[in-house]
Amino acid sequence: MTKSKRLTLILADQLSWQNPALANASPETDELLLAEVKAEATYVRHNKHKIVFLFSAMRHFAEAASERGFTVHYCQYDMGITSLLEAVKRSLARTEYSAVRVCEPGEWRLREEIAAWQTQLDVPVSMLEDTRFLASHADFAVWADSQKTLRMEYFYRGMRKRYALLMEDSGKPVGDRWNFDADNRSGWRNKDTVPPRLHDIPDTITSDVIELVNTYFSNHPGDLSHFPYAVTAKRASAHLAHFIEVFLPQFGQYQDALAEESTTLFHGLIGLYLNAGLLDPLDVCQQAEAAYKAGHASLAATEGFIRQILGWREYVRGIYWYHMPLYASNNTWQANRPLPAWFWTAQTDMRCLHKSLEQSLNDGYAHHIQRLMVIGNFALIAGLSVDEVCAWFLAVYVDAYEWVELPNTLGMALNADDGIMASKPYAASGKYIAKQGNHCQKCRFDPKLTTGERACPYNSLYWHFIDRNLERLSKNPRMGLITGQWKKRDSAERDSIVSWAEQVLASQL
Ligand code: DLZ
Repeated sequence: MTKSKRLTLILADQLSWQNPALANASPETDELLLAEVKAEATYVRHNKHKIVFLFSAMRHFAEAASERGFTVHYCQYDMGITSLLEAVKRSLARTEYSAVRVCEPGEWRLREEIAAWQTQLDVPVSMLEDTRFLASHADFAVWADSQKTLRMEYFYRGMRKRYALLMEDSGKPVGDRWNFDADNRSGWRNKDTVPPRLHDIPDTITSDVIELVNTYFSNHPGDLSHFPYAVTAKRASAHLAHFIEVFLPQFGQYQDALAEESTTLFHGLIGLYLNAGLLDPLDVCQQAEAAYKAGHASLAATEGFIRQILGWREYVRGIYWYHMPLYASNNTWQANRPLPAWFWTAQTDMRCLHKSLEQSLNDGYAHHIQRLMVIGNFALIAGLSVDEVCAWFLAVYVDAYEWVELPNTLGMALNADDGIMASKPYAASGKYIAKQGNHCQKCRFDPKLTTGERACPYNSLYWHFIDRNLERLSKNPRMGLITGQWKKRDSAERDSIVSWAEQVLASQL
């Protein structure tokens, strides 16, 4: 009698042969299942680019798996399958399998759901730990349990040592410093030109998916008149190579810059590939290190880039799983103001916000400083609802899954996690935005003014944030200078700024 095979489910963000559910799979022992389903595609209003990217990457991955000899069951969206469980049940009704296997999902919500499948299915269900990250849940927990506060910098140093990246044999960091952040903060002064990006031309599979997404997801954000992203591991590697060759040397310098002329500046644009499994994080770091060793990129640029992947990305994932599910309900500053409707249209006169929102909605992409200091900072100082802002970030970006989005938004941008991630809020006025780039030159508001029709709204809102949270902020030693400055101001001046900010909130939001 032939023994029945296992049914191995591959989720859309697990498209890697390092996926633990595939690591010991073979065409003789496993059949694969990939499913485009309504529940995953609509639990937030995902950007059309994100859906096209994932569905097309799934279809390409399924094709590659078939070429390796696997029997692949593929549910296309127009089959009307509502959930992953329904897709699994459908396969089980048709064929006898000995087990169902899946790599653990990257979101708490779905992990809870899959953990409950066993009660509904007659075959054993196993969920395997996701080994595609450089720090396991246990690694992070051991580190976190040994720390008083969970600061990324110390986690990152441990990871540098563990993976011997940018390390001397003596155990010291290359260049005798762990962090070159101070060298990586230039504003944009129109001195450089940003080279063109690699744009992939959609093939037949991607073109079919674009049509499908335009039909079924017409009310989601996203402009599919162009779709530039890679959808296979091979093409994602080509995008990485292009980034290292052309952009990495200036990545560090312009990491915190904002530019009218460029939506992407010198950033990596590889988060979507890493997070869906098309690129491997250690390989990416090692390729960047090799570029430094070959003299192609400076230490500051390379260290800054490696820190994002080896440090920040692993750290936020660690924070997510270490603190969920309670993490999602934090709201330190009691921020509950409804998200303005223009977050979904980009129709605001604040030029930096308009530009950042517009490209986020249209392309599913904004770079780090647009997300943190333009959109996130505005949400923080305006007191926008933490839940609504987090749902917006999760929906809009092509690289967003809750494990990465929630700590970055709730923790880092909104500082709503009771100081777990950052020891002070990243609140800033319009002066910071003016310093980092050239949006203000085209804006009808003036970053030098705090009150009045021409004043940059970020300025009065910044002080409104300080004023309404003065008691808590005064207890934070890193905020002492600012709160002290505010308290020293003449009370009539304080009142006028606060009342102008109230007017801004009433008129803009
Ligand atoms: C984000 C997403 C979307 C839009 N669609 C699907 C889908 O149809 N099928 C699937 O397997 N996964 C999808 N995903 C990714 C899942 O939502 C993701 O695996 C979880 O959010 C956990 O990270």
